[in-house]
Amino acid sequence: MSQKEHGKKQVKKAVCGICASGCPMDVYVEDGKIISVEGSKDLPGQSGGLCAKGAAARQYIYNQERLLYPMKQVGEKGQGKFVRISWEEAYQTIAEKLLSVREQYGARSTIFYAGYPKWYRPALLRLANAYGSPNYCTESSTCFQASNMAWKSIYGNDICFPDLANANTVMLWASNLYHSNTPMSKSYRGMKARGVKIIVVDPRNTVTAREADIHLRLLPGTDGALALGMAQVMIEEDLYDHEFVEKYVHGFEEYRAYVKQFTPEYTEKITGVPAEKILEAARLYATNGPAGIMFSAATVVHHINGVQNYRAVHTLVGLSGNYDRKGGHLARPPVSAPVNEFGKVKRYDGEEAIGQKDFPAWFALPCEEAQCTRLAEYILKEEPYPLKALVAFGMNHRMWPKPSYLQEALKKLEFYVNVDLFLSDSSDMADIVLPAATFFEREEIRTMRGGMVGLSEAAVCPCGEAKNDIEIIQELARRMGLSEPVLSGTYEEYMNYILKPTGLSVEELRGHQGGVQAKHLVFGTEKSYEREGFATPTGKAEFVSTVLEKYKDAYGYDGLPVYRDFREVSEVDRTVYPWILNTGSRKPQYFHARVNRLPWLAALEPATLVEMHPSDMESLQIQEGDRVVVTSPGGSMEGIAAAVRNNLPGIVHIYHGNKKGEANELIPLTYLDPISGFPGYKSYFCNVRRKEEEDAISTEI
Ligand SMILES: Nc1nc2c(c(=O)[nH]1)N[C@H]1C(S)=C(S)[C@@H](COP(=O)(O)OP(=O)(O)OC[C@H]3O[C@@H](n4cnc5c(=O)[nH]c(N)nc54)[C@H](O)[C@@H]3O)O[C@H]1N2
Ligand SMILES: Nc1nc2c(c(=O)[nH]1)N[C@H]1C(S)=C(S)[C@@H](COP(=O)(O)OP(=O)(O)OC[C@H]3O[C@@H](n4cnc5c(=O)[nH]c(N)nc54)[C@H](O)[C@@H]3O)O[C@H]1N2
Ligand code: SF4
Ligand SMILES: [Mo]
Repeated sequence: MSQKEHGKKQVKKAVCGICASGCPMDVYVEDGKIISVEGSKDLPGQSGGLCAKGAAARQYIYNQERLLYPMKQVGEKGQGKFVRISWEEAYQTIAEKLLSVREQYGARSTIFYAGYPKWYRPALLRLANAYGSPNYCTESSTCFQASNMAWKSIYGNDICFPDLANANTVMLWASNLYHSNTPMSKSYRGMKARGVKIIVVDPRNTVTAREADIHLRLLPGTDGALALGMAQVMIEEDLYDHEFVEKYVHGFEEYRAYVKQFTPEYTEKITGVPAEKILEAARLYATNGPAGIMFSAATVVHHINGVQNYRAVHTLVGLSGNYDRKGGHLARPPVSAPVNEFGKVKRYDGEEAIGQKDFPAWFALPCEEAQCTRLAEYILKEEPYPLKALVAFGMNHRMWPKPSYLQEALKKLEFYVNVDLFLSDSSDMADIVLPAATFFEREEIRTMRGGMVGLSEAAVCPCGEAKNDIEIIQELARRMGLSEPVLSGTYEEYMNYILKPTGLSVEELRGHQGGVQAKHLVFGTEKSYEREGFATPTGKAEFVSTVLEKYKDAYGYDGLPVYRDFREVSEVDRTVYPWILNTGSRKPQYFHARVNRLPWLAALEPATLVEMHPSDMESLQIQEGDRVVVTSPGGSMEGIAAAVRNNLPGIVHIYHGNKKGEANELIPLTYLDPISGFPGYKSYFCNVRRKEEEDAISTEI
């Protein structure tokens, strides 16, 4: 803290970075310390609300697990015995280690990994490229990318979100805004007030679903069948866009022939959604346009048929004539600010990357990162070649199937550095840990709607010796002598590079919480495909994907969005594991494993909740609050039983990422979508027993 700040009270204008919703925040600072936070009311459309996580944000920065200094492991890996070292020693050791790994095993032996945070990813990708490794990968190996590849396989571009402001009908397909995107729940209420018709596709009777005009309560993982069922109605009743289909769709006849079998009655049998509701929803969606589908980043693809299920959903956009249409899905926003970096840095692909043999379509579609869901096996089995070092910014082993196995693999690495806000158990296997700055302690460029660009203000100086991730990346590049001009300057120079095409500088953004309009703007227009076609091999919207078809013989991928039912494909003995397991439906107060360590939020759930319908609990003679053991063919975990009437009977819901009982231990390593590599987190099988009962059985055995 500088002399000047002493004794001063200030209100700083930050953007909450606990999740990606980016709520503007007023941060009250006294003597260089944050004393409280509030939602900011200064911005148009902001009412000053924060969710439970945001309201507890002081405990995020001032947390007993906060990492304050660089540290090195002095015990055996896994013991988590760390001692403080200087930044100088940390940088020097990391640079020497990474250069020697490159020298001895080749650059590809080092993996560069980013967890959920997005803001430093382009810089990390640049670091990986300059080092020469094809193995830049992120948490997107279990999030968003599979949804995006499903879309891209049809329309050739990145997923186009719905134009909610101009839609007459909105279908929220696996999207529970009240929990997963709290600020958006306000626009949801606005849509309701405007008389927009709402269809919700969700197994649970959520707050979002309760307010819908039609709620399609399907069984998890059956989304593909439901979408094909809706397409069947739209084609059978001639409610589709003939012009779009005839001129711009590749494979329509094959698609039409395939969906024919998905009559409302047949679809009801698979999905559990009553036939008349399927008819009603298909008619409303097709006739009350423009209509948009509010997607989920991950939920529809957390299944072993995830990509094909989502392809089936995405075809509805073209079929109904809502592709690149106002009120439907615009291919480009009407106006945006042209910034550097995001989506513009290409991955070095001179060599085979991890995941490339297993999931070739991921790379063919293409995606600018490697596929790392099977990282643990790649390390342990030296597939496709020895992997020796890991440079991680936010590695959280709990997010992957069988986290304990991933820990074993991380232990085997010759060198592992983890940069994080907290000293989590994911760092137990690290050689060095580096303290990252929170959003309170750094500035960050944010693009906003309408071509506006903003800056999240740094509210306080970093705690301890924490540094922002990009500064760390820049220094690592320098120490290794890598030639990468964009990383060579200061953090401010890097931010100015991001801003360059907008004609603005960081200095011009300071003090303007509402953002500043870019001097140069990019304008989008509707129906771009009439002029440009689609960026697919056929130049058309591919209802039959020619990219996927290429892998038919070697990998069994279908060009059509075929439906495969997880209950038939997986060979699990249902007499032993009778319940369907759905892990990770978002809770407003938690964010993966990130905020469990905040005392206010941790107190809300003393143990991992195993949520079941009261009728199922009754049949198992389980009372609410009983300690239970959940088993699956993949593993087991413990929690306490919670009765949730809003869940469908037969389905067990558990949130992941909790040390007190880890749901991801139940998911086997091999339970993956063969196209994307995404784990089947949301449609697996399990058994639940009271702990005493399970202990008695184990003792008998
Ligand atoms: N069973 C099950 N598993 C799931 C899911 C599910 O639904 N069910 N969802 C999947 C999905 S969609 C996702 S996105 C993943 C999320 O998985 P992760 O991205 O691994 O999850 P997080 O815990 O949010 O963040 C990772 C780490 O980043 C650190 N971190 C936060 N901010 C910063 C920062 O600014 N700098 C640095 N260096 N570190 C930071 C956090 O402290 C944390 O340790 O989980 C996946 N796993
Ligand atoms: N509070 C909070 N917010 C978050 C996160 C968080 O951890 N906490 N994580 C962020 C991340 S990384 C992501 S990817 C997004 C996810 O955002 P969402 O997809 O909106 O979140 P979910 O709660 O996973 O899923 C939404 C709804 O889908 C339903 N559902 C579950 N399985 C299925 C299925 O098979 N089919 C259908 N149709 N519906 C299903 C669930 O009941 C749930 O109500 O949320 C983000 N926002
Ligand atoms: S929704 Fe909550 S955690 Fe996410 S940015 Fe807003 S206040 Fe922060
Ligand atoms: Mo995600």
